[in-house]
Amino acid sequence: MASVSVFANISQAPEDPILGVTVAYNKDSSPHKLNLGVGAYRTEEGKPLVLDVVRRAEKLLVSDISLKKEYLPITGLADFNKSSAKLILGSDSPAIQENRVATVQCLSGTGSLRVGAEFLKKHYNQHTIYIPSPTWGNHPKIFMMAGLSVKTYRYYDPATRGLDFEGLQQDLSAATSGSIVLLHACAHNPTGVDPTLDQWEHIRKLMRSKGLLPFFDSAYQGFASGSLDADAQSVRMFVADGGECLAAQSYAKNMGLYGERIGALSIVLTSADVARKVESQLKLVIRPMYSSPPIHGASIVATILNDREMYHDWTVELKAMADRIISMRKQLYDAMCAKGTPGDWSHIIKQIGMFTFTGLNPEQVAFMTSEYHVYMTSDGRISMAGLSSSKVTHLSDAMHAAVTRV
Ligand code: PGU
Repeated sequence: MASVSVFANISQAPEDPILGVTVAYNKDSSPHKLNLGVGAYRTEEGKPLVLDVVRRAEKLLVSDISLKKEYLPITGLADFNKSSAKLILGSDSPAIQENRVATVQCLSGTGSLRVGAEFLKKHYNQHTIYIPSPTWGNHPKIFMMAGLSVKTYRYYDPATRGLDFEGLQQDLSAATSGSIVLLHACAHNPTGVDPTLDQWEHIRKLMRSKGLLPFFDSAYQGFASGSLDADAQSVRMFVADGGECLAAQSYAKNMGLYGERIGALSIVLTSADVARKVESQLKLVIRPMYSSPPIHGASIVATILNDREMYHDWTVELKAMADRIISMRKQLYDAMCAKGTPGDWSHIIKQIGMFTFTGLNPEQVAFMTSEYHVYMTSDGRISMAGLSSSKVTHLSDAMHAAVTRV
């Protein structure tokens, strides 16, 4: 047999800019190493967390012998879909009451975005999607792979470390009418900068006046403010005006179900008739991709969302995670102030959600990794959820050294 592979000329692909940080971290044998790359919650002890309410739901599922492992329908678990739409749109949403929402269970946030993008490519008359600059690194790839053409709109102003609201409005005003616009529902990744409610209202009016189609990415509901309702306000504003939109939800962060790959895509439409047809077409998108979604994560989420007491307990655990992140921001900010590190570090406490967009450049990040074993994405983003009180001094030492020496 010939020993030359038919793939001999294949090139080595680079590691993923976010998930590759964990690969590098795992290879580091230093006891001081700190992984602030991936947006995954860690406890004060630096350990991954399975929520107590998730453990309880799983125990119920395991002991219920009436449950089977049959295939789910193409659209997923019906109870899960219904509760997911309620969670993002609000339980009293007229769109839900009027059956104007098509919801399908998908493979976490990424899968929901991809299914939505494939659907738009097939059935929407505009194939350009505007994404914020910067945004989560996987966004452009997801939309390009689905065949959409990706453009950016200004979002973040490095000078103020805040929202470039002028630039955003100019770019959306100049967009071809009907274009799709990706919006982070809350806790913008990587900047931690969200529009105020007043600014959202301006964005909504501008987008509706131009017929731009909103596609919300909701990966952090509950993580920005600690309140599920407050973090869904942007989406609900757009639904309240009776117009259409898409929303991709992930339960990776807010229920800690990362590896269960559980999420949902909801498309809000103007009539029940269109919603039914859209759902029938979503099935045609899903069936050749992965046939039907997995059952376990959906069962956990549905169990929690449909039980009053468990739902309440979830909100308490979620708030505790959000509060720990907020406390980490305060501790890091205080440490930077105490050191007198040059620069204004108030953005650490002003930004919200899982990440702080530090403003550190790629050279400074590389220095922190090589000298201090602090791992983070090269754009200077740190996952506050990966920090704990005992590591604050180490991180602020590293940041101080990077700022003053690189
Ligand atoms: N949308 C945004 C804005 C995200 O930040 C993430 C995850 C997702 C969608 C997708 O999450 P699912 O796990 O598919 O539900 N971003 C994290 C996790 C690591 C990654 O890149 O997937 C991050 O660290 O940016």
